[in-house]
Amino acid sequence: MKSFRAILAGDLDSVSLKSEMETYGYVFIRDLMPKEVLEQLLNDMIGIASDEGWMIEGSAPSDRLANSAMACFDPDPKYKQAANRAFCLERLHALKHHPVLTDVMKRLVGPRLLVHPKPIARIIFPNCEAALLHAHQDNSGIAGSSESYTAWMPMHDCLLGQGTLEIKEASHLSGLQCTDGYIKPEAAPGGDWVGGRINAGDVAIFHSLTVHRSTLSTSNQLRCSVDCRFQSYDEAVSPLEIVFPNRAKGGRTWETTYADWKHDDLKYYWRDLPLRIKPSLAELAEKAENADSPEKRLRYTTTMELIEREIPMLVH
Ligand SMILES: O=C(O)CCC(=O)C(=O)O
Repeated sequence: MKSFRAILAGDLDSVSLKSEMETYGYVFIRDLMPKEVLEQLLNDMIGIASDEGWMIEGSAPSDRLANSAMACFDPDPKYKQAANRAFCLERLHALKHHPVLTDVMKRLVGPRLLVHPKPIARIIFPNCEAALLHAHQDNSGIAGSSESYTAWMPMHDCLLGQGTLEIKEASHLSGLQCTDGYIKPEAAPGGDWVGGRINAGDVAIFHSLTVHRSTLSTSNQLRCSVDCRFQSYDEAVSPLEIVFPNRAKGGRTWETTYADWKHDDLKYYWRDLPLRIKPSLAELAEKAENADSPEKRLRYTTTMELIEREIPMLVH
């Protein structure tokens, strides 16, 4: 496997991240995030894994030794419960606003940065085929403008064989692939697959059209990582990146997410931004009227109500 083109955080001022991104579809920055910040979030995530019985009893939490009898992944309710708890972590949400990260993202998208409100904290069992995310493009899930970016970072050193991330170089140049699920690796456009060891502090940032995949961990440890998304708020964003219309998917709300937070400054921050959504309210209203089943019509209506509440500064 060809290695990531690594850029040292200390060299950022002598590199054009934008042109690297345009050419390769990703930038891989070594030693960007402060380790102590990651360590605190890692401890929170390990605490959840431990409560859920996901670690070998009596082992040191920092060893992250997985209790393989408990192995699970989405949509298993046991996984959802832990994922919902992780989603509420205040430190998870603070991480995506860390100035070191937002500074890099502004180099890519400009000063009008929208930090997507829903980061993902992943606690992944080793040897768990079900947890593998095969080749895909994030834009097929996050929609909105294709000019959005994902930042992926492990909370601890992640060696080869411990479940890392691989990226298909320059695959973003071929647009959104037509697929009803994962992209077949042999059909993925672009150049070589790149990968390698990703340490705590390193961040892989890739375009929403860049094909990427996770790799199976053959170790005995849980892998804890975070991915979060960014774009300019001059570009359209999918409202589903902000509201929670599908209560069946775990019943998340912003109120429950914030219930135990100690600070208020990072709550509802997008409400001050002049966002454009895609689909627009007019398109959603048309669907709320004409979708082919009562369930879908109700879902569009609920989504519209949530949008009107959660995104008051909409620019039409
Ligand atoms: O962390 C993983 O296992 C996969 C992450 C991924 O594919 C993504 O962030 O889009």
